[in-house]
Amino acid sequence: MIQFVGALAIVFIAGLLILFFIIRIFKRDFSKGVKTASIVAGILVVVFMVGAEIGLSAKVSNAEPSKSIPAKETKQEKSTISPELLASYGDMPGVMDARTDALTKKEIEQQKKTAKDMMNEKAMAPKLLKDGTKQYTLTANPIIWNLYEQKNVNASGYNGQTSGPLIQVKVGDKVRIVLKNKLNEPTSLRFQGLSVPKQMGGLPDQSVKPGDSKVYEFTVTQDMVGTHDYFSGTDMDEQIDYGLHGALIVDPAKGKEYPDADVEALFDIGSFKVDQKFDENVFTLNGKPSPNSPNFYIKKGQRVVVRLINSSSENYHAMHLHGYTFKLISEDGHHLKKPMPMNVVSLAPEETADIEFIANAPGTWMFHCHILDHTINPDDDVDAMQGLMTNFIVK
Ligand SMILES: [Cu+2]
Repeated sequence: MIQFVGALAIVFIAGLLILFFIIRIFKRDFSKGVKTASIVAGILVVVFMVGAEIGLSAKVSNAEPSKSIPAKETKQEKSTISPELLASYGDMPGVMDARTDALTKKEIEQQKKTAKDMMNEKAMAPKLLKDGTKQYTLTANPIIWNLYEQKNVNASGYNGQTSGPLIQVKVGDKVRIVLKNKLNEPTSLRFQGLSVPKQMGGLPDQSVKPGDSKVYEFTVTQDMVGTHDYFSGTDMDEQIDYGLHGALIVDPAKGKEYPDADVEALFDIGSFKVDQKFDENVFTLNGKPSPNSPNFYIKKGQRVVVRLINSSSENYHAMHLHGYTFKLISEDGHHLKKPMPMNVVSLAPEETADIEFIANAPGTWMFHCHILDHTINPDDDVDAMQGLMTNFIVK
């Protein structure tokens, strides 16, 4: 429109100039001069108007079809692909929604139980081989995972769950972990904080193709004692946030790492990117955001140790417990010589921290991330404390 008005103004000025020029030629016959000039100016106006109109419409027709029409076609094309397949696409951010009725109530309860079992440090039973090796099989597979009400997603897990099953071993154990890849893309395992052989480094070229499997073997040494984790070492940013991470606890050869603890809890903090957002926007404890995260029940007076793992691939977490000052006793599996009293413990991605406190104050105490948008699920109507939150209930 602006170009059109501009062209008109130019035509008008040109017309005036021509008019004066012609008047000068027909000095003695003024009315004849005006008449001729008007005809010429009129023709020019019509020619310019038609020209401008053609030019504008050509511009519009050049710009539109190449952008907007194929975009619509692409959208339609994508919606016809199954969500399961779409979830495996590297260029799509995060996990795709699954149908809200894709899981039965029983299946959802079973998923919540895996989160609770993990909190209570119920470890996966190994298969004992003839030479005493402990063999654990982790099958990476697509799963439909319930996050919160009306939110089922096409995620990935190990043995049907995220976080993956807890692996608990002790110093001296010969460990054999078999990774079976039932995903539609290559994957691999990486073990954080363990001095494993170089072929277990989890480089992308050591990835396991879909349908294949790979064996990871190592002997547990004293320096490995502590809270650790395992996760996908392939396309990590995407695959870890699809759910491919789990916990690994190493105990001493005899007894427990924390013999004085009356009760222990384990929380593997995870994240998902839902609703095709490029940033992590759902945060979980053992795979479940509040209100589905497991509550931790403690008896008054108990000495409590909580093992924390940050398995978010992109976010720090600042975990805080109401009502208590706790002590940081171990970081990344290394015990602190002098435990550090604190109210907020920060964890970088893939960092672990163990904290301790004596449960001398009865009550229901929130344990949550203090980066407060991590305590909101995307579908929350109100600013409720959900997401990366649970309750420590001391009675
Ligand atoms: Cu956080």
